[in-house]
Amino acid sequence: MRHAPVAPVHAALYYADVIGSPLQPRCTPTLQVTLRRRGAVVALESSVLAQGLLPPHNREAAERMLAAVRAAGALPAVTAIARGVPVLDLEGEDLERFLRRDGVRKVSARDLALAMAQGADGATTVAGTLALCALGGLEVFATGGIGGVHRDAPFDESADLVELARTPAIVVCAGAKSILDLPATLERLETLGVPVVGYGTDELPGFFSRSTGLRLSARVDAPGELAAVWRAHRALGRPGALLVVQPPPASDAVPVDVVETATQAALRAATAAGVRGAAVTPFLLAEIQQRTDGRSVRANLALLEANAHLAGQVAVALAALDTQDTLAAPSSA
Ligand code: PSU
Ligand code: MN
Repeated sequence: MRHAPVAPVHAALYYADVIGSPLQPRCTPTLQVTLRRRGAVVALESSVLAQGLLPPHNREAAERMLAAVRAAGALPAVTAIARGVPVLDLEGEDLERFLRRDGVRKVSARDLALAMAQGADGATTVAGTLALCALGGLEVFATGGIGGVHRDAPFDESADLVELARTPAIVVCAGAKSILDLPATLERLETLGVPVVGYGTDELPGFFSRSTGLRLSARVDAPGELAAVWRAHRALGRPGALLVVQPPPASDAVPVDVVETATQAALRAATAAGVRGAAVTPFLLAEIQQRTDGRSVRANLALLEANAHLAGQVAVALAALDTQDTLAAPSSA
């Protein structure tokens, strides 16, 4: 029987669905080889580039994050849906389109299939990126701030939380965004069974600011320690993520009262403008950027870079553990 020619994305779907083999996301040969060898790789989300930061800051964010992962000795991989195709390491003209932000939609977990079937450009949030990490076998992921429980809009809770509960990955961030209800977000993470580990801190960082006063149940101070915790987590068969929270670098952090004043004003503006749903987070971030005179942007760029670097170090530590174990495995006599 003859089949009509199909577009590449549809052919991939055909093989995945009808033949029953899992869909292979697109990636460069370098990444493919590194993943096969279980080398050090760090996933980066694309929504922070296409929705979270405005040009030219989004380009600076991309450059600094990619360089930081490489400086740690790992390979960076910016995930996205590019013209309907799930991609693990967006680059070249594809990446440029996302930095220009023209017609790039925000893609959370629920939006992935739609973006694929419609051949759209989709920038993945933490939730969307986690789904692609699971598909591609990426274990370490760096971002700025995760989504969480919102303050005022009733029932608005980011899908990031539930995806963190069911996707195995080490996620390095600076906490949840300051626009959220942080105590409620921490409670939800506890309920969902997601370990939240402070890196060099005993309290939850406040994203733009270093401190929130919210105590964490765990702290580590070295990348190797995180790799060991991750191994134990996986050995237990835990299904979800390990959330690592690192305060923004002191040199660029914004005092908590400055952030809070800007946040309150941003929330009032959002209510007045009737902003709803997926548009809420990008709207609030843009408002705070304006109201802090760019200080929030400097903090955002610095923490993205620091998180990418730490994630790179963790990925390298994990790859080293894998190698040790392979060498130490008892051979059948
Ligand atoms: N934090 C930022 N910038 C961002 C985001 C978080 O500093 O752009 C994005 C992330 O992609 C996060 C998403 O996963 O916002 C959460 O959106 P929502 O609340 O609609 O789930
Ligand atoms: Mn929401």
